[in-house]
Amino acid sequence: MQSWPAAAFPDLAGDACASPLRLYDSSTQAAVEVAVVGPTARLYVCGITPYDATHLGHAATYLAFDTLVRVWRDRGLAVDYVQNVTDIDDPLLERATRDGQDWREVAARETALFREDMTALRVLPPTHFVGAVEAMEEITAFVVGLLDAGAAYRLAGPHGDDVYLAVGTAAHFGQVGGLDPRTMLALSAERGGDPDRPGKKDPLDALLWLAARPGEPSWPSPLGPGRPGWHVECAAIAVNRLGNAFDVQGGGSDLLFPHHEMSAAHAEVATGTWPFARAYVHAGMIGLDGEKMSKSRGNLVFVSRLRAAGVDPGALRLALLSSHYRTDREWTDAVLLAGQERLARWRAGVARERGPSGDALVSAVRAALADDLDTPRALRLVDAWCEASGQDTGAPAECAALVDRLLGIALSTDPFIGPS
Ligand code: 5CA
Ligand code: ZN
Repeated sequence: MQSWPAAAFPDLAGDACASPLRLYDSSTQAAVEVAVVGPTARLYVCGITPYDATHLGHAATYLAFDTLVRVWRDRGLAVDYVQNVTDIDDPLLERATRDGQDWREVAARETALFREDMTALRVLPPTHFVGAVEAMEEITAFVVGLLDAGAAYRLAGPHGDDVYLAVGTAAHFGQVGGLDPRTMLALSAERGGDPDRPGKKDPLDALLWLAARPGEPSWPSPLGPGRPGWHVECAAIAVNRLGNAFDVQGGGSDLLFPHHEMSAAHAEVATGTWPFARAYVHAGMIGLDGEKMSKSRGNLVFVSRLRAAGVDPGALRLALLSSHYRTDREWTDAVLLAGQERLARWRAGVARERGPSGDALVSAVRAALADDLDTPRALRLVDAWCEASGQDTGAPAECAALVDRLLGIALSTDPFIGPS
């Protein structure tokens, strides 16, 4: 799929960050040092299901991983970044039926809106932006490989044979989420699994291929016409582009189980290697009025609506980055207002002729972000720099470049250099 245009990534003087990059890894439940081997970091982030894009929960999650991409690039690394689009799945079909629209139109329209929102928010684009539909052949080949390896089985259904992964064939199954079987069963039932389906060898076995249902889209395959399950989509797309043991698998915390557990299990069986990813990093949930913001609940605030209402995307970024990416947090008008006020203060700060040391600010912000992407601390450091006075005439430009490069916000009000 076509990705979106990249915002500028300005140069910044000074030494590279001396602190190792540490991220909280859900599988070990600890902050771990993420030491990239070689010149390229490899990242997979679970993308949208395009039927109601882009709400602030999506935006917060992609901003968290954008911060990671920026930190890696700041360290001189290239980033091989893969993001999928689940452009065929039950909820998308249900929405299209409800609205009397073609599911392809819904997916194309919402994906286009997502691209516009990501561009406006200056989120750096993935290297590979891959739709499930365009990856259909590789996903089917992946399922066939699992069947051939004896890790999957057919289960007769009303419309033909469906195919399931036998999770017991994955030696490390359960190690991504570290959850007990009862919790796994409960979450599986809640999040799209079918633990109660009769005939499954293990209630947690994951659907790999769904035989074509009447009136639903399907694709030809050696397994018969049908469409893939959700977890295998991300396993195939990731493994085929990043290989195994890539650096970070990311997404919101709602994906830890079953999605990331299952994708890792699929990949383990398909490649015969472990781990799938070296760290599993999860962003907290954005809520509204005490509930998780979600398409199914319908309590959504859309990036596009805020943009249309004249909200500066830089203020939106500051609002979402003002709390730590791992915390579940509420979206309120006050959070947005604080982001808008902060943006104004920062713009005034870099419009000064001089300020406190720019180099000190750069190294402090780099150290904050190296510490599990501590953006609240980074924001407070820039606040403090804007509030204090000093004699460094190069500092305002240095601060603006820092904020642009690492936090993705264009502060300059010079019409020739931004904000875009
Ligand atoms: N297509 C799948 C992933 S393969 C999916 O979960 N799509 S989604 O549209 O539901 O979510 C897209 C991304 O936004 C996922 O990483 C998800 O974890 C994250 N997300 C969804 N809701 C929220 C929320 N309220 N707060 C933070 N992140 C969220
Ligand atoms: Zn995914």
